[in-house]
Amino acid sequence: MTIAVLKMNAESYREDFLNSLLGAEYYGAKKILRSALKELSAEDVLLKVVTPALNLLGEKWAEKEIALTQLYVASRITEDAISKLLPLIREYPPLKYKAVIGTISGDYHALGKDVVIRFLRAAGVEVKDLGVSVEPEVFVEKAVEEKADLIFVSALMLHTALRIADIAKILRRKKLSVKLVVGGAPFNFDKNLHKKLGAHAMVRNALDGINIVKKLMEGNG
Ligand code: B12
Repeated sequence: MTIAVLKMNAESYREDFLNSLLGAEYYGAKKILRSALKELSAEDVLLKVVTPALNLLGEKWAEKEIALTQLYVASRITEDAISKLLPLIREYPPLKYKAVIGTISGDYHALGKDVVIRFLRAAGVEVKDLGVSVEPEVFVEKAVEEKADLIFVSALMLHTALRIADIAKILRRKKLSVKLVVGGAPFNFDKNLHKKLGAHAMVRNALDGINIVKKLMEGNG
């Protein structure tokens, strides 16, 4: 019963937030999130309100219902909202692992990566942010340099996601046991894409990012 009520709330806030993004209403968006935070956790506001609203807007852009400039303005409003929400994420039982993270070369979609970083750090994972548009060789070099247990790669476009196969190839060639975890829109569209690219796992959202660390490193999750 409680879950159903929560869902309804998240859904209605998502709709309101989406409408404020469509209207480029910076202050309106802020107000909606302030209200949402009175009823939902920061994690729920991030993962059930803000992220899906922006992704829905991406669908509207793909359907040519809105212009790229509108998407751009919406993503700036969302970026601001995310930066206010991230410090509110709760701490999780610590996982003493090291990871490097970045978006794959050619991909400048940074928001998902930044959210994942905050969640992982809240769970005690030591994360080195390699930034955006990182070459496959650099992911591996930095992972070795940092003695990382995991490489996290964000790819939001299909053609950039395909480059992740190069990271997997280098890891195999060098016989490195670093775990390769991927996430972003193309993996949500095609559930088997990560396997085809040679990644160990794909993750749908930042919270699952924590669970996958447990699963891959400790065999549970
Ligand atoms: C916002 C956005 C933009 C913004 C980016 C702003 C920024 N600073 O990042 C702007 C307007 C600049 C932009 C530009 C472009 N975009 Co764009 N964009 C989006 C949109 C709508 C939302 C992405 C986003 O930030 N979501 C919010 C974040 C918080 O969520 P997220 O990224 O999904 O991340 C969560 C999970 O996926 C997961 N996750 C993500 N990565 C990882 C990694 C790991 C390791 C883990 C564990 C988890 C994880 O955890 C995150 C938190 O829960 C998507 C739609 C979509 N469905 O993704 C399109 C989308 C990705 N864009 C698209 C396109 C085509 C473009 C452009 C080419 C448009 C153009 N013609 O210029 C350019 C490309 C720029 C480039 N070279 O990178 C297409 C890609 C389609 C494809 N080819 O595959 C999409 C899918 C839109 C669509 N439906 O067609 N974009």
